[in-house]
Amino acid sequence: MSSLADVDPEIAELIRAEERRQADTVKLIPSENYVSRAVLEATGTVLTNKYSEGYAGKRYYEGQQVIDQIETVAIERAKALFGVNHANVQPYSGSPANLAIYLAFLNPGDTVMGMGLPFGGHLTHGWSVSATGKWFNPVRYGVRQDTGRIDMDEVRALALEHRPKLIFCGGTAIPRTIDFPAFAEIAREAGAVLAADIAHIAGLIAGGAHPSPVGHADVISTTTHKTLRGPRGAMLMATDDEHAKALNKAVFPGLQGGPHNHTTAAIAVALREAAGDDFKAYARQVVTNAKALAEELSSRGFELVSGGTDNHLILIDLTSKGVAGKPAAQALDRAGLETNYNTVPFDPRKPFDPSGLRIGTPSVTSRGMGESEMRQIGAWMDEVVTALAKGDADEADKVIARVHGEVSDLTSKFPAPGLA
Ligand code: DSN
Repeated sequence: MSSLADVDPEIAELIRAEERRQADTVKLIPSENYVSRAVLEATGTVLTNKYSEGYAGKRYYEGQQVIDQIETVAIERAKALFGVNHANVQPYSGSPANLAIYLAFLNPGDTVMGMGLPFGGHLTHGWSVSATGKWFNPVRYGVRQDTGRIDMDEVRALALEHRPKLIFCGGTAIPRTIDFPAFAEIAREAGAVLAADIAHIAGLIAGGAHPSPVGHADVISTTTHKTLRGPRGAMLMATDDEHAKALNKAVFPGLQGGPHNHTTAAIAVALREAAGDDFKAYARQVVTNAKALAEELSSRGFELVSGGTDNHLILIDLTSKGVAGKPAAQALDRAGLETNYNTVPFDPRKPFDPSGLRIGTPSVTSRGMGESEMRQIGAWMDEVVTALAKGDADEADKVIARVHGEVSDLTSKFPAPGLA
């Protein structure tokens, strides 16, 4: 940091402040994690200086002697880890990766079917404000109101009625296992390409803690920075040669220019880490921790969408607690517990002021926390939310200040990877 501190002390100090914030916070946002020092090191390298449009052995710039090797290593590691024949490690992030799937298999105006955003789908699965909802014809499925789970009968009926060219499964707020074989059967019946967006659960799949879409989905998209614990980036994977060719063409030259080579190297490092036995234990513990936290919250009267979790994520409907998601998330943040407010299925409130909170265990598990810490976190969440619901601001401030002190004691005992 010395040269950064010399050149730009303002930014250097802000980065240090963010390091301290991340170290001192119980990070419960389910799409975030702490990358290792090795991943951070690879990200901050001279690889950022190099342009490499094209693919290994077929680039549009000279000087690819090293970059070709780095990208090939990343691809081979992705193939081995997920058991696929093809991987593209160039998408800049999850949304561009998903856009590449559209470009590969659809024309503007074609029908795409995905989970509606308020039910846990992603913007790029055809939601109205996204280019994918404006330029394609979106059909949306949701969850059943009584179970909070995807209704596969509804998915089948919609698919057979609308005959989408592309079906997305996966999303951003799904606390339950995704039934890839059932989606694949429906996609086959409807004549659609099935895309599994595993951004949230890629690390669980790699670690054997969630079933894999390989052998079921035609194409797989994932970010690399959530449970997979790599740098911000994305990958597309396929088994079939023709699908892979179409995806490669869509990523470059269809959508992107030069790949971010420093990210590619860091993805390769993260994939190596994810292939180890430690990572398998990590993935299992993420799920064990999420179940422990869900149980604690349930026992304290929190209403959980679908009644609990199978993975890393818990979606809480705060309606019964008499507090909306946004003020709860803000109060929890002041107590050192970082969550995000989120729509819940059939939410009567607006997306910017919804009824729910979305939390998860990837980051706290990376710090080495276990079930007893999850129970403590559940208790703190209850104390803060209950104090807020009483409507006495001074009293709530006292509770928040006390909990924040206790949170600091806990975080000091569990150093965060990459920051320690
Ligand atoms: N922003 C991601 C998440 O938080 O789940 C999805 O793109």
